[in-house]
Amino acid sequence: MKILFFTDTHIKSRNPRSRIDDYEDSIYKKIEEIREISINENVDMILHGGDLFDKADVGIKTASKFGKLFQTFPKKIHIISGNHDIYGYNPNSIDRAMMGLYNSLDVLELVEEDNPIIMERDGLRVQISGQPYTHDIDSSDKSYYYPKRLDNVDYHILMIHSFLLYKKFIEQIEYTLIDQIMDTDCDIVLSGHYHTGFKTVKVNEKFFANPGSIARMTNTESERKRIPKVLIIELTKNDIKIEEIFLKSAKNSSEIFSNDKLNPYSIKNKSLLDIKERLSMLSSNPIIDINNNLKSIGREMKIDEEIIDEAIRRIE
Ligand SMILES: [Mn+2]
Repeated sequence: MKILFFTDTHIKSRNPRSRIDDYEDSIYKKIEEIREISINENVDMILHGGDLFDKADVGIKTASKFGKLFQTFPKKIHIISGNHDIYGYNPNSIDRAMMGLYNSLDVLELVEEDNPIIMERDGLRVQISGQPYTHDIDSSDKSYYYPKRLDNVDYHILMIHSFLLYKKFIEQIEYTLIDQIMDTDCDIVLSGHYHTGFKTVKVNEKFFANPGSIARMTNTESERKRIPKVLIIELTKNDIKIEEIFLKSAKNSSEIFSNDKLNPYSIKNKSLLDIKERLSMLSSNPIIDINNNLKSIGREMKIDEEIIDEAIRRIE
């Protein structure tokens, strides 16, 4: 059985500030290429790890154009919602979001929490569990990484939109290390959310993979070096193989980022402390309001919008 996995497409009509090409058109071409790969590889299933859209209420014109493209895929895409696909970090808002509309019109199919799908092919029974993003997904309770394995399945794959990493990250952000969830009874854990992605890790015959976002949204050194890719997972009775396919339609970083655009990391330490102080003074729910708060603090402090966008992206 062959499965294609890709994630974090961040479809939107407006260009991210750091991009100098036509972002929407670039994403469209990449998704077209992913359709061709799924045809050429003759995949049995296509999975998407969430953040299909950059925001829950993406424009109708854009949604309609991409919806038509998804309908020409050889297999319906099975997807989980990411934090950008929903309102206020609440997965229950999906019905009001564009992704909910896609789901109800059968453009794609949501894999819901506690409602895994079973795929049978080539004498194999494969369970796909889906865990959409939720605000406490990477809290100290790691139960989101432990969906129940059904009886009589040959393989169990978990698709999760969370901050899964292989090495320590900055303290202020909640994340999960592969080490912490190694005893999950999933054979493969596929994550999105962390746009940089990581090299597939194999421990005790279990695989942990995140190919990274197919979109490059910020002009940073690591994003300049990164080539967007998808994963092809091949399951046989005795073996799991995961291979990377780099997208040929992905342009050179010099074609999508300007050389002289401000580096989002150039913000000074003092400004960071100022922002932290101002955020800690806010009495309302800082998680729900953080985007607006950061935006208004940014305007007040005359910080470039791109830096604030990057900060929001990282908090999310
Ligand atoms: Mn994302």
